[in-house]
Formats: sequence, C-alpha cells, structure tokens
Amino acid sequence: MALWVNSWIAALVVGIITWGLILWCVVAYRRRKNTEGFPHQLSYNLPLEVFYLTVPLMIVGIFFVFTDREQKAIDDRFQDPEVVIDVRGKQWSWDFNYVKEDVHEDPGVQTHQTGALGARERVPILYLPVGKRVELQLNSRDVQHSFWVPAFLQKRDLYPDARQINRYISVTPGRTGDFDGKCAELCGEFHSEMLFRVKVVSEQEYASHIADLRARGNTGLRGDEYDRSPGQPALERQDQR
Ligand SMILES: [Cu+2]
Repeated sequence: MALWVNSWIAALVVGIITWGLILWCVVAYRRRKNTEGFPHQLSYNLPLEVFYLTVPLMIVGIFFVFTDREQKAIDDRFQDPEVVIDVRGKQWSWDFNYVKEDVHEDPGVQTHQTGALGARERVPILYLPVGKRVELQLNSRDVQHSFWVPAFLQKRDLYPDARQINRYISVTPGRTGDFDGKCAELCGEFHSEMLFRVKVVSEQEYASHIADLRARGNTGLRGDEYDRSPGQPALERQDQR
C-alpha cells in the first residue's frame, strides 16, 4: 500500500515539474510578431543529454528497489504456518487437501460432466480459518494451471514437474467471506469450468467443517495416484508439513 501511494506521489511530483517546464517553454519561447525563420537550434548538448538519460534511469532504479523489497516480503514463506493446504490443479478442477488435519475436500462436479447448469453450487470449496497463517502448496496433476482468487490480489501458476518455482502462497485471510477463484492459465477444453470458491470462516466453523469431512470419510490426502501419470517423479511433495 505504501509502495502504491508513494509511487503516485513520486509520479505526480515528476509530472508537475514536467508540465511546468512544458508550459514555461510554450509561454517564454512562443513565436513573437517580428520573429522570422527557425528559432535557435540546439543539438549535441552533452550535459543535457547526460541529464535526461541518467535521471530517468535513477527513477526506474529507485522504483525497482522498492518494488523488489515489497515483492520479497509478499513472497516470503511462513516459517510456521498454522494451516497447510495441498492444492492440486488438474484438468479441469481442483483437489484441496488439509495437510495437518489429514482430510481432503469434496471434489467438485463439473458442468460438462453432468450437462447441468448452475455449477457454482457444486464447484470445489476451500475452507480457510480467518486470521490464521495459511500456506498453500501449489501442485499440478497434469498441465500448467494457475491458482487465482482475485480478492487475494495474488495469482500463481501451478507446474506439473519438479521445477522449484511458484510453489507456495503464504496468506493470512483478513476477513470472513465467500470468494470466487478460478484457473488463470489456459489448460484445455474446459478451462473455463475450472472454478472454485474459498470460504473464509471463523475458527470454530473451520474446525466443524474439518470434523464434517472426517465424518464423511474424506480422510487422508488425495495424492499422486490421481495424477495423469502417477508414479512419475513429479514434485518433491514430501515436504508437506
Ligand atoms: Cu487450469
């Protein structure tokens, strides 16, 4: 937030100086009644050229440093997450595993499988307790997908192989609510149906939902056996906490 506001302030300061100089030139060097021919031409002015090359470079450099600092803070993985979710994207839905609780979410039903409309009620729902440090471990069962909850202001790709990038989202949900999520990486025919919801609920509701899942027999994690090519050395998933 501070980065956004301060960037605007910096941009406005530069803007006001630039607009001021433009206006000043227009007025001070306007064509007068008795002037003839071209105005005085100026080229290859070294100090001026050095000036207008270095100042923008400095501005970009400063923006870069602050943006990088902010991004690193956002990307920082929690050392001690209270909730760990193993997220598995697949053509064309999601599996959500509650790792510490050792239960898994109901798989959703997709429109193209049933032909029925009104699928929002039947997409997979990820429950998260409000105010807790949550680590999402991002995996894909087949092709590239992307985990996107617009309200989280963060989107991250899921990779099907062992590339050590984009593996985690660390988030602390700040308020309760029902948020829509979707796959943001074109992943095949029914990509547009790859929807899910995130319900951020109180700690008690979260606990009772987990108990519900357990009572319904959703014990254990939906693991590699559901992958398109199970047994492949995909992802070092052993680091689930
Ligand atoms: Cu997808």
